[in-house]
Amino acid sequence: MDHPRRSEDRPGADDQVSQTERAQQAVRRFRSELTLGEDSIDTDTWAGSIPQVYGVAPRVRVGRSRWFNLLWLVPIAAVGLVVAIPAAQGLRNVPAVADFIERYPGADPAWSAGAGTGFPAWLSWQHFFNLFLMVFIVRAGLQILADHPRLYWTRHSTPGHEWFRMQKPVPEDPLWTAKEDSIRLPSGVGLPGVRHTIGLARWWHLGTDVVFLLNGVVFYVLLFVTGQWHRVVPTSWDVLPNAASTMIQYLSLDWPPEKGWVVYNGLQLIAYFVTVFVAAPLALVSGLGMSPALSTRFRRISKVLSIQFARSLHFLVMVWFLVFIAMHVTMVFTTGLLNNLNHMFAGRNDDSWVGFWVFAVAMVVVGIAWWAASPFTLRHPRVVQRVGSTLIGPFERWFAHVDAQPGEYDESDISPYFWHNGRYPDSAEYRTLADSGFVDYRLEISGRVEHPVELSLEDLRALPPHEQITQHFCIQGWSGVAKWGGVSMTTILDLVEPHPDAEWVVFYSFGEGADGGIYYDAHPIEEMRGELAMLAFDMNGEPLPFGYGAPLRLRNEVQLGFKQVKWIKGIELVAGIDEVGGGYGGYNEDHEFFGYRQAI
Ligand SMILES: Nc1nc2c(c(=O)[nH]1)N[C@H]1C(S)=C(S)[C@@H](COP(=O)(O)O)O[C@H]1N2
Ligand SMILES: [Mo]
Repeated sequence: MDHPRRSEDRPGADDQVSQTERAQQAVRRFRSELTLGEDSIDTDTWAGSIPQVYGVAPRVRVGRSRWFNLLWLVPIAAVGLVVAIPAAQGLRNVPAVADFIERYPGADPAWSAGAGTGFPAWLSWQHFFNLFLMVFIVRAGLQILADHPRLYWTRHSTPGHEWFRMQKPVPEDPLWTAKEDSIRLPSGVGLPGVRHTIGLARWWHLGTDVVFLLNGVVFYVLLFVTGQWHRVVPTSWDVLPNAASTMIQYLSLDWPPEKGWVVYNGLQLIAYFVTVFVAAPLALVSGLGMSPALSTRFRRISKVLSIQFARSLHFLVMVWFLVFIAMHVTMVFTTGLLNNLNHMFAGRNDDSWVGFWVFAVAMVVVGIAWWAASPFTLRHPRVVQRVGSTLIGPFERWFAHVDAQPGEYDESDISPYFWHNGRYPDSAEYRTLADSGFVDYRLEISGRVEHPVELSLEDLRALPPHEQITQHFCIQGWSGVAKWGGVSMTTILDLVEPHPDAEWVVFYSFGEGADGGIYYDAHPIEEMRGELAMLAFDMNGEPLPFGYGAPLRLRNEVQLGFKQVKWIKGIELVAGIDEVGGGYGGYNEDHEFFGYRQAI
């Protein structure tokens, strides 16, 4: 094996000693260039004082480059109703339609005979938990979307090719970053609302997801054990004509009689069935479709269900939920409020005010939690980070153990546009090196290793080459495929020989993070032995360009983009992440409350 700069290959022992010392000193210096993060969020200075700018009204692309502003849907829906109501009323005067409605009045009590009448208490509690959790899931989900406010159908994330955006078109600037592209949301809508708080929004979203899923599993089990499933699973084709009939009756503003205590009408049945048995599972599957680790592992699925397809689907599922909630609440309020609220909040079938008051208390609880969630998150982000990582951490850890393998993509899959991200290096040290084509560049590797080394680009190019065509998953949501050329991390580790207590590999950058102090990130050493863990000095067959991390960057494909440190100047092997920087495992972990394992 070719081992440049190892003692055996070196001309003199003195030189070797000085090389070891230089590497050790350099890495000590890198450590001192780190800054600790804050433990609370000041909106003015957050994320490098990123201005709190909003995006534009959501719009959908029509054809090649025309954009339809979705706010138009409001007047369109209003006009639609104005037209549909008299139309439905007219229809009901047509004898054939009247006969049809008589034949299919909306519901058949036989459908849910197996469930018995009324609602058990567990169902009321489930209903409450679901609506409570949904508030945070949707708000945090919108916050995540706001960090890359564009949706695409293919993994390429090419500007202009998105089908949905709530941001202006991407500017011409060739170094425009995804962070600059993020938008703020009103703090009552987004969670926590502030621009580029995706790390915290993810804890909320994924953390409440875990609870929501557990609740969902209990719900499914109880539904089938108690026979309540008869209420929400259509078992007869009659449901369809009855749904059509209900629709006509609703639109004509002459409601069918409410029989919810006994049986749901066809329209309700279909809406509930789709929500419980289609939308909820689809939310999970499309959510997991965005995981870098799972996408890399289940290539056959992810070739079709790419991260961007999954993201778009995930968004559409949310739209379904929002439309469902809006319709559901409207119907509850307009088809006999007190009786309806008694059903779900008091388990009784009368017109007393009991259900209303229980509902009112429930809404106060939801309202307080809604109102408090953003301010709490900004004041106690470390708590959110810790609780979130307790809930979702085990899954992140588990998914990172996938057997990532090369060969997923070929040259034809390379993305025509690859987003930039992060803060570009601008130190004199970096500029001097870059100006001379990095001839004086030395990668310093030290820490808990047998052989600290310094490697020039020439040394790196002399090592066994490694190449991979892989997909990048930015935490913000964009993705892209590129070909990376360089050296496998296994080669590097074999060269320096880690001590047995070396658990983490820390990468230091020439570039600063958003709040000052150099950018860094730590990876578990076992992931660095993975087939797709490498140091790249080439991208798509050319020397790595400035914006993408010249002269050297990391690739570890089971993790998200922020862990792929660019402009690397040094590597340190350490026993624990708590001894480096703020102790959370990387710059974004310290400063922006990200998680140190992000395989989802
Ligand atoms: N030094 C440094 N490396 C960094 C960042 C940064 O800000 N500084 N940003 C990270 C993030 S968030 C992403 S998504 C990727 C983006 O890599 P690209 O610009 O090559 O697409 O780099 C990562 N590496
Ligand atoms: Mo990123």
